[in-house]
Amino acid sequence: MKMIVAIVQNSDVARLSETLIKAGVRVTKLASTGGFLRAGNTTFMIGVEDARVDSVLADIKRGCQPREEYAQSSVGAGAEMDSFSSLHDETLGAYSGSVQVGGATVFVMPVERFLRF
Ligand code: 2BA
Repeated sequence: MKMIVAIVQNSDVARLSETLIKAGVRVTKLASTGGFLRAGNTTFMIGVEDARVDSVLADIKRGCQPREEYAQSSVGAGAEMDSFSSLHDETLGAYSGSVQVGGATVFVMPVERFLRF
């Protein structure tokens, strides 16, 4: 069994939920917030048998679109921001510009035990 953790833009959540539920996939949705944009997104926790992982990943891929979002951060420069230097405004000490968000950010993890009581 695997645990698929998928971070999805809120605009894609309704359609993806419907697709997964129709396919008989069990899902838990958590309200989450992107650390960078500080905008709401949704984290799907999906526990599935190994044989179904690829089909669930295909559903997620089909259901989630990449979008351009405007990013603005007043957070001071840190090591993690180096890759964002093209958007760095030296005068303001802030970052602004557009970034591509998604489709979905997905982690597939092994499940040691699955219990339902
Ligand atoms: P956010 O953290 O709000 O990031 C939104 C988008 O901003 C990212 O899209 C990426 O294009 C850009 N971005 C984020 N951090 C950046 C940085 N340090 N430097 C330059 N650009 C940066 P995605 O990569 O598609 O990520 C969408 C959302 O998925 C993220 O929202 C976050 O909630 C989650 N996420 C992405 N990678 C993750 C990871 N390795 N671990 C945990 N969550 C992750």
